[in-house]
Parts: sequence; C-alpha cells; structure tokens
Amino acid sequence: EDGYDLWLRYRPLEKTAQAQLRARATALVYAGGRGAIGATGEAAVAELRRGLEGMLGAAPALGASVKDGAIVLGTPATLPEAAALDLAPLGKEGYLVRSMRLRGHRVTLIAANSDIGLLYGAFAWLRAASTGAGVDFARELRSAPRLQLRVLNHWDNLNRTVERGYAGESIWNWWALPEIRDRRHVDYGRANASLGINGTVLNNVNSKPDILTAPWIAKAAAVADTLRPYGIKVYLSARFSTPLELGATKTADPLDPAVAAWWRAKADEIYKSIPDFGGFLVKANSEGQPGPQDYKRSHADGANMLAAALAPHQGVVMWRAFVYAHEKPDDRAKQAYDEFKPLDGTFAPNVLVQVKNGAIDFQPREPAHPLFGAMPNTPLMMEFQITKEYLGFATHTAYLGTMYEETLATDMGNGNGTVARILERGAGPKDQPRSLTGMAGVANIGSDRTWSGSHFDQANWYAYGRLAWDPRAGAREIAREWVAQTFSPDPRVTAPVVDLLMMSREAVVNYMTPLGLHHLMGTGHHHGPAPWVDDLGRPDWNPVYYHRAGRDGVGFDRTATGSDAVAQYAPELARRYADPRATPEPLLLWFHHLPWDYRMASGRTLWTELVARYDLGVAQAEDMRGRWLRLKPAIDARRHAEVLMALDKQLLEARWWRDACVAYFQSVSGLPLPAGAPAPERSLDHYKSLRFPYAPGNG
Ligand code: BDP
Repeated sequence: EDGYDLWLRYRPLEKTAQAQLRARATALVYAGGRGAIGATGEAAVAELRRGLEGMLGAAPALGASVKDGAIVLGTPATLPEAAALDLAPLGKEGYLVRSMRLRGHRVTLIAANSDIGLLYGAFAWLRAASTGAGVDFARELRSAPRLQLRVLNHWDNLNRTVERGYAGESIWNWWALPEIRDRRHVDYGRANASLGINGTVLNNVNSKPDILTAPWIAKAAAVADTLRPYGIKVYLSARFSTPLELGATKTADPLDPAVAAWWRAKADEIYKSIPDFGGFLVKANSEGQPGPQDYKRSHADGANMLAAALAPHQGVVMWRAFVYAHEKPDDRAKQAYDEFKPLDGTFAPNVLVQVKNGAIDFQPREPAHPLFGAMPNTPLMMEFQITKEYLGFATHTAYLGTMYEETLATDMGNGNGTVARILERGAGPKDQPRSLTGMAGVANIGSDRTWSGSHFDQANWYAYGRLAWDPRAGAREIAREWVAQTFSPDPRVTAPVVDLLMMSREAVVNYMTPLGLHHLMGTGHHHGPAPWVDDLGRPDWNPVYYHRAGRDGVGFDRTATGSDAVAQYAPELARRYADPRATPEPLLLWFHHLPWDYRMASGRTLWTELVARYDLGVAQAEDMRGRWLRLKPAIDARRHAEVLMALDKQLLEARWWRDACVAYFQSVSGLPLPAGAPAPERSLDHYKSLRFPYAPGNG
C-alpha cells in the first residue's frame, strides 16, 4: 500500500460480503453489444471488471445475455427498457443505478442518457460496493451533477515545476509529450471520473505565451486524447499578452481588430487538434500579469474578446476575479468586488467569472467572498485551493472538506440563499437561469507516488470533486466515503479516522490564525509564522498590514470606522459583521480591531483567549497524533508509518507556530502571559531569524 491507487483500491472484501457481491455480479452486459461500445463505455466496463476482480478475485467477462445477477449498462439508445425510466432529468451526465427485473431476470441496471453517465454510474456502484461492506449497497442510486463545469486548475509550469505544489513534479511531462504518453494520465482520468470532474486546466495561471504555440498545442492534444474517454476536457491558461509577446501583433489591446483576429485564428488552430477543447482560464491585471487594463479597457472587454474567439467552438472563458492593485492599498479584501461588481451583466454568455472562496487569498479561514450573490447577471465560478499553500503544505493534515462546506453553506443574506445555491443557479433571472455554472479547484496533484504529497491530502482532492458534483453534500459523509475506500470500510477504522479528519482543519486555524487573523505566513513561501514582517514592497504583502497589532489591540477594522469592507455584504450579513458582538468569533479579528482586554463570550479577555486558541491548536495536533497512533493495529504498516511521520512533523510545526505568534503578539501587546500558559521555547529573535530559501512551491 503505497497510496498510488488512491480511493480506487478495490481490495478483497471479507467472505460474506464477497458472497453477496458475487451474486450481484454474475455477468456484465453492455446493452447494444460490443459493436455499439465506444471508448467511454469501454472505460466503464473496464472499471467494473477491475473493481470486481479486486474485491472478489475474479470478474465476469463482458457478455451479451441478460441473466440473474447481471450488471447491465444501457442508455435509451441501446436499451429500449431504459426509455421507461424517466432519465431525462438526469441530463447528459447523471446516472441511475437500480436493482430491478429486466427481461425476466433480477439485474442491477446502470442507466444513463450517455456513456459518460454510464461511467459515472459504474463508479457510483463500485463506491457503494466497496464502502457498504455488502450492506444495502444496491439501493437505488440516482444522481446528476448540480454544476456543469467541474474543473481542476493545475498551476503547473512548462518546466514541470508546480507553483504551490508540494507533491513532486508536474504529472505533465511536457518534454516527453506528445510522443510519450504516461500511463499515469489514464489513472488520473479514472480518479477524476470517479468524482465527476470533467475538466482540467493543464498549466499555471501565471502563464507563458509558449503554451499557445504549435508544439505545445500538440502536447496538450495528446493529453486531451488520453483524458477524453473519461469525460475530461482540457483547458489552457492563456497569457493576455500572448500575440504581442510572440511578435504577431503590435499590441494586446482587446479592442484592436488585429488582436481579436489573432485570437480567433488561434482558437481555430487549437480546435483542429483538440475538437472538444474546453477554453481559456485567464489571470489578468493581477500580481503583475498583463491584462486589458494595460490599455485602459475593462475586464469585460478582455474576457469578451477571448469569448468571441471561442464561441464558434462552444469554448468558454474562465476569467479570474483575483485582482488587487498596488495603487489601491485601501483594503485588499475590497478590490475584487470594487472592480467586478460594476461589470455585472456585461460579460458574454460563455464567460464565467472565477472567484476565490474568500476575498483575500486561500487563508485557513475566510468569510465567503462578498461577490457571491452580488453579480446576479454573471455566472460566478467558485475557486477553491486544494493544494495547501497556506495550511502547512502537504505535511500538515488539514481536511478541507469542512472548509469548503463552510463557504458553500454560507447564506449570503441577499435573498439568493447559500453560496452553493448561488453557484448552482448561475446567472439570469431567478425563474429561468441555466447559464453556465462551475467550480474550480487548484490541484494538489504531482508525480509523488501518493499523487498529493501525503496520504491524507488525497482526501482533499476527493472532497473537492464530490462537492463540485454536489455543492450541498456534507463534509463528514464525504470523509466517511473516502476513508472507507482508502483505508477500510470497517467502522472501527472509519469512525476514528473521520473524527480525526473532521477536527484537522480547525486545529490548523487555531495554531496558525485563530479568531479571524489571516496572512501571518512567512514571506514568499507561506510556510511557517512571520507575523512581524513589515518591510515588503507593497503594504498588502506584509502580515502587519493584516493583523494591525499594537499596544491598543489587534485586528483589521473592516467596519465603517475602518475600510468598510462590511458594506460589500448584503445588509443582513453586513449588520452582523459590523458588530463585534454579532460577528462569529472565528471571524472576529477579520472584521474588527479590538482592545486586548475586550471581553470574549467565554468571559476571558481577547489576549487570554488568543493565547488559549494557540494552545488549543497545539493540543489538537497532539490529539490527532494520539488518535492515529491508536489505530496502528488496524492500518497497513507502511501508510500508518508515513502518516505518523507527517503528524509528528505537524506537531513540531504547530508548536513553532504557537510559540512564535505568542512571543510576537506578547512583544506588541506588552502583556504578561496568561496564567498557566507556557513561555515560548525560544526567543522572538530566534523565530525571526529563521529563513527558508529552498521551501517548495515557489515555482
Ligand atoms: C497566491 C499564490 C500565487 C498565485 C496567486 C493566484 O501565492 O502563487 O499565483 O495566489 O491565485 O495565493 O493567482
């Protein structure tokens, strides 16, 4: 068990479960027969065979005749009986798995409107069979995705380094492509299809012009060929100034006809090699990237020009709202809203605006981005980060299912309901929306044997995929599914491991950035504490800008007496966030600058509470380690040892975070340590002196 198989391990079931399953898998039938089967149907059949072989020791071959216990795959086109099953509401990608009588036999029918639905149905059946331990797995499974575009964003560079990647090199071996095709890409396709992920952006948002030149299009086309059977479309990150930088045009001004013509021709060229190319992801006028504002044009001008080039081919533009400019140091949290909200309704129909979950930048905890629900006439796509840039890289265990769920379940108070509902609805009038909808996740995938840099980080890829399919799903249930497939369906394993995962992200919040603190991480690499940093080129790159700690107190005043970022939220939320007593404590210092002796709900002062949270984070890291240690007899030796090493490292680093932050905030507050709180192990100067020039992920 080295982790390579992810959650698709299909290990032998115990005897009774095997017997039950065997009776329900006596034959495999693809309705319509061999002649009708395409690459995606083949993938579905192959996966069922692989799963059965693993769980039972042997799998039935693909046969033609329906018999008792058969698994039958059919669409209305191949199986007349499927037409009676009311499949229309399932759309192209949904599926129905049902135990029923067919032509006089008891079968399991996997039905869908298309082969990709059959593949998703096959995975759903395998998931049920491998997690239900033989119990009730054949109940009806009926599901359709609630979002259309369920996409991974690889921040992979053309030299195979990965920006904010902690799992080895990029899995795209660009140098070897297109001639050499990596078997790993097939497994990547399977893993993503098992979750319903249907798109992948191959390259970093900080993009290079080269990716759109002929040799690189050929490489991307080879990847697209491998992923196509798994229902996954390839997209590319486009650099806005590409034609200018390639010397093809004299400007990159989106309103210049020569520029628009270049992009149209480029789109035509791409679609010749990749007929189902998904489209472009664009980071423009953000962190030094070029964009339409360089020519005094708006984000909409830029996005719509690219959208026009892609529209004849049904391609889309995913235009990022992650912008913050040097000239406006007022409050970085406000900038995306300020720039994008006025553009609502001006984007072409094949543009989605991709918004990070929070208004700053993938912090351990952020309130939901105020843009959600504020642009009713523009489809907004969620951008989550799966790779843990600000949560301790791959060595800290932090299950992000709970973090994603927290954002998705936030009611934005603008009459549109939760963020999940807002994403699902897309744009347009409430009663007739159906524009594009989608979710993006910044991938944590690399060439590491575990794919994600650690065993537990696979759970974040998994949770992201499941939530992209159904943003209303619950983080705990997703964790249970993942643990059951990845470790064991035995409740003596699932229950404690799920509990460990469910507490893990809160532990990280506590020992890094409790009570709404944010952006205290070390310069550039973002690993480890550096709340003292105050000398970087831009004010909003410095931790001191975010916590504003002084003798008088701590926290960023985002109420009317401060930056008034609260005014970007709908009235109900704005009112709550404007009042420290009504602000949820986990977000307190995000919105308020409060004196150190402010009384918390617990009755403690803010200072005492802050130190208590840091201590709690360390205690939780210790607790997680203890829980894992007790599981030793139940987990295979290699993975147990590997996870334990990571938890050991996490505990050391949790202490480092706690000690460095407590030492720093004490130096600023001038207050004695609360009674019983241990003194930091080393001096503040020691923590300040630490440097990490070779930290991974800087690209
Ligand atoms: C920041 C990362 C940076 C990314 C940027 C982005 O530090 O590497 O390029 O986000 O999302 O968090 O564009």
